[in-house]
Amino acid sequence: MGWVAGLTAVLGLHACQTAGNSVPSQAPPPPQATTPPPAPEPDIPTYRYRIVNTFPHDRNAFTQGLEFYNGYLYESTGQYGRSSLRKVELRTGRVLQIHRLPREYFAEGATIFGDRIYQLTWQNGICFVYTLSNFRQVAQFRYDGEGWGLTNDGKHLIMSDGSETITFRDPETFAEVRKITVRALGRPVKNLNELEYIEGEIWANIWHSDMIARIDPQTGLVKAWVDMEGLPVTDRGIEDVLNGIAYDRQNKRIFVTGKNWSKLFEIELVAPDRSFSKP
Ligand SMILES: [Ca+2]
Repeated sequence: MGWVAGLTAVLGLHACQTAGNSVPSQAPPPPQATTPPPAPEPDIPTYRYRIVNTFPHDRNAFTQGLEFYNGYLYESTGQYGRSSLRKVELRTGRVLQIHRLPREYFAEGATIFGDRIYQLTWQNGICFVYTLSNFRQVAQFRYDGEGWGLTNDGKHLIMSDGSETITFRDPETFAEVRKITVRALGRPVKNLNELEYIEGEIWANIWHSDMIARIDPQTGLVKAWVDMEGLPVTDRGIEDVLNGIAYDRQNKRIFVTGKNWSKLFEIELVAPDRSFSKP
């Protein structure tokens, strides 16, 4: 109770001072009256996870894009000469359908919008568009800068480029609609990688990190972290980082994997224990 009483006293004193300092109406207001301090951002909770299921994953898949649609995984794999777009059976990890890109392209994020699949490239500045049913290319768009992650909210494509910026794009023209800057406690969050739109949030892998950021699509603020450290993946090379989040909207299942990982995990979140948090 002591600090509450003290806080009340401080607030009361401040109110008295404001009243005591009242000035004639002709005078300009004191500068601090027009520039209230910004509201402090609340602490950002960190969630952990529980493994619900473990599935096989192709160790030759350098995962750059992952989505779940209508019972199947769709995966985009990177590296020059090894880039591909795949339809994958969840239970077995078997590749049911594959489109291999010419060796000059390094594929990145991918997302399904309507009956199309959009697939980014890293530094080629091209987004390929395919039919969902048979991976036949039907269009391509050019963009400036790098392509990293891709998802969509049912209205716009949502793209990362390795920086702290996320760009919303018109799926018809690929034109920029708006951008957000991703921040946590006032600092930019860079290296935003693979993306997934989950229940009104943008989830983003952070390159070379086991942390997933849960981002407010309007403000760019990180609302929560998911700490994925400790997933049982052996023989991970230095570039075999966590990358790839997919969401089964119908059954509310979350899947994660990484580059060249032998496993793909279905996970559930474990809420942080707030009982020891500061008042
Ligand atoms: Ca994804």
